[in-house]
Amino acid sequence: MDKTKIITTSCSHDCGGRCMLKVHVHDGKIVRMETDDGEEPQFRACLRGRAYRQRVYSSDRLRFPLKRVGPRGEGQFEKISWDEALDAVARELIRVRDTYGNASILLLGGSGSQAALHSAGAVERLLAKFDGYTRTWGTPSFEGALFASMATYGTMMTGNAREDLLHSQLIIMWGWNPAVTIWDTNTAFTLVKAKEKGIKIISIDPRLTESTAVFATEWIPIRPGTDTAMFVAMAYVIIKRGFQNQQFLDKYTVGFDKFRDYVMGVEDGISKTPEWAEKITGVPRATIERLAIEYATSKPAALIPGWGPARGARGEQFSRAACTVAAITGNIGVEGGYAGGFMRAFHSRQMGMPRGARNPVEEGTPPRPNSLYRLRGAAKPTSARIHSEKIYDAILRGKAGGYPCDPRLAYIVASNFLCSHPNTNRGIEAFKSLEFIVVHEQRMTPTAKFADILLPVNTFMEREDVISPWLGSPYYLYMDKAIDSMYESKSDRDICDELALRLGITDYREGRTDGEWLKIIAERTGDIPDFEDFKKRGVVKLKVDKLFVAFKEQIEDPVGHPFPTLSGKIEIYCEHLAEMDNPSIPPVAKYLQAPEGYGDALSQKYPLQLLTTHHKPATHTTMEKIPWLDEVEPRRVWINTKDAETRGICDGDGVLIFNDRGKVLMRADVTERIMPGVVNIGHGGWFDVDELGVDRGGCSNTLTSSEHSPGGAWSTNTVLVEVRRI
Ligand SMILES: Nc1nc2c(c(=O)[nH]1)N[C@H]1C(S)=C(S)[C@@H](COP(=O)(O)OP(=O)(O)OC[C@H]3O[C@@H](n4cnc5c(=O)[nH]c(N)nc54)[C@H](O)[C@@H]3O)O[C@H]1N2
Ligand SMILES: Nc1nc2c(c(=O)[nH]1)N[C@H]1C(S)=C(S)[C@@H](COP(=O)(O)OP(=O)(O)OC[C@H]3O[C@@H](n4cnc5c(=O)[nH]c(N)nc54)[C@H](O)[C@@H]3O)O[C@H]1N2
Ligand SMILES: [Mo]
Repeated sequence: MDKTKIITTSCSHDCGGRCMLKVHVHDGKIVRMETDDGEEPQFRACLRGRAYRQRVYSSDRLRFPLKRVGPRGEGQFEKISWDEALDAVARELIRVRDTYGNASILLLGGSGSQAALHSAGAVERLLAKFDGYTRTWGTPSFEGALFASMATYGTMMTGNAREDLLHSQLIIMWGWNPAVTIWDTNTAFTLVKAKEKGIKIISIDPRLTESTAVFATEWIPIRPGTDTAMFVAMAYVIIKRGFQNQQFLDKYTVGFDKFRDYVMGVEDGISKTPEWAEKITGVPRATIERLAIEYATSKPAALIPGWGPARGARGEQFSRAACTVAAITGNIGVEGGYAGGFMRAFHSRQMGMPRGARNPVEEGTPPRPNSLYRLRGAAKPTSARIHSEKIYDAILRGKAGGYPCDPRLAYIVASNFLCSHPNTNRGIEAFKSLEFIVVHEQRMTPTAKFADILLPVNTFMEREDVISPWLGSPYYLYMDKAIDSMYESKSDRDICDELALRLGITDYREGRTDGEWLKIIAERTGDIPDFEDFKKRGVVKLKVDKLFVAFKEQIEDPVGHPFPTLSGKIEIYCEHLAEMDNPSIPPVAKYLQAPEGYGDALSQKYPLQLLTTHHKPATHTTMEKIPWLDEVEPRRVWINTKDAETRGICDGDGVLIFNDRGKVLMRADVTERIMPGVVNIGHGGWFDVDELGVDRGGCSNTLTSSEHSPGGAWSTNTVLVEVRRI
């Protein structure tokens, strides 16, 4: 018998953290999982990483290449050889390219693996070398926050190092739940330290989250999608009392006067008072007033706007408004403050393959309407891409519907697309209409069942890689291989390499082995001089003399370091947005009533606002059906006691959640942890439709809408539903 080996690696799924896993391997099997117990700071794994053994050995792992034999989507397959499978995929790629052109090849690459070498990028590189493909724009995670970040600051590097929170007088978690969503491994740990230090922490969220329960002294519930009204009313209070940091505004920003005109009612005759905001948000006027004063007078204060509220039908306004109040109070570029925006902090670099071949389908195309194309220099946002929420519509309507192509073939990799994208029932219709679907997967997901050819992929435990933190914390992890590839599974790169040869592409790996690429990727960071030592230790923890504070240079030396915006200043009023002349993305942040948002006429029929938040034991749909994790928090719909009472619903009852797009059957979690009028389904359930068309898998996207905001923000938190006891 072998001795037990301990291998160091990290989860590579898109989970908000990058944590060290110490994998105990005995006789070629994973027997136990530990985590970082080395020098501080430690990067400790959460419940999902520690339960990972059950995912590697789950019974729905794909074992062999499969070919569809029944109707598409029913999951009837026969086992075929790798040669047969790859020949079939190559044949279809060539047929579709030759018949319709490269733009008809749709790449649906997901976030399943985020490591440097092994990711959806493997297929992206292949299809680029195959003369191109159509891809998506509109990142589900943060498109609203990114848009606001670029419009206001011209960059996504707008976060401060986590430990800098310890310099704040006040921390406001605004739609931010890092106890669950991690947001770089040691965020919760830092918030514990902040609490111990006596720093006041307030949470604004329709739900009483784990973060609220553990860190906050106050919970302010607010109606989903109405936060911008509260920001605007806070600005009203601050301006009325003369608490704005006028020196900061004069020196570093443009357009405060235009925002003030909107706030004070000069522009439209409506003063945006706390009374005005109370009616919209449900937050008492006195609370708005008190918070405004507290935020303006606690110096410095960190207001952290999560991405959840920006994942709404006018989500850009939430993030823009958060940046605006940070500017009004002068909390930008100072220790203990926080600029909002995209919130990446810069200590480690993002590890990845060097830029691959260009995509010929996109070359020479005009910029996308409503994009901040003047800001992004060479990488102009191209109109050749389809918004990720609109893929189903694009498949069904193609060029006739105003899309850039007529998709015929979908290449799906590292995404459980049907479960993670809005309006799953329409997705099923769309996927049924395609000529060919190939899927690279690890497990038999609902999306995998729609494949014509389904290719089994190994997990990160079965290959080597490197990975860097989600938002730039100061370290890197080496991902060693713990076990051999299970069954006949291969890495996405190995699959692409073999496919490339069948497509006449001979330089897929560009003359280097995966091991050589890893060394290049690590060395390109500039932080890892000794690759062999990195490999041996499994981690590089960077020594940081000064914590990163976004825009410190711009504030200390505005002449030498202008902001990377068109004006060189923080754009409270953004000229680029003004040029778009689109009232749904105005040049200053405004509260806009959203279609299907609070107050929409549809609430007569569907009176409850649905949230689809990131779920504690889940990483999207990736950690589904793992017994240890299912036990932690079974997937249930949260409903307030009052709403349950009026509907005769008791805790644990089976209920139907429905709207015009679909029906979901789940058990009710009747709780005071969610405000009246709002229900929540944790995102990630596997769609499982019965003969009556009811989804019994708890997939939130059975109910969500694909009407993204004009700036690209996803709309999955702007949904109206009704709930009924069954
Ligand atoms: N456990 C777990 N962690 C994850 C992930 C996961 O799937 N599971 N996914 C990772 C990924 S890829 C991402 S992008 C991030 C996502 O990170 P976030 O987008 O920040 O996470 P969410 O849970 O969607 O939203 C955060 C909070 O916003 C609140 N919220 C929603 N709408 C509103 C609103 O209109 N107003 C206010 N004030 N609050 C609102 C929700 O109740 C929730 O508590 O999480 C990462 N971390
Ligand atoms: N309603 C609603 N929908 C949402 C969200 C929400 O808040 N609400 N959040 C959105 C967000 S922020 C995100 S990032 C997306 C995520 O959406 P997706 O990127 O589609 O994420 P998953 O659903 O987890 O699917 C990832 C799949 O990749 C597979 N996988 C893992 N590793 C590998 C690998 O190495 N190779 C291959 N080929 N496959 C692999 C996993 O088995 C899994 O099935 O979901 C979005 N969808
Ligand atoms: Mo995400």
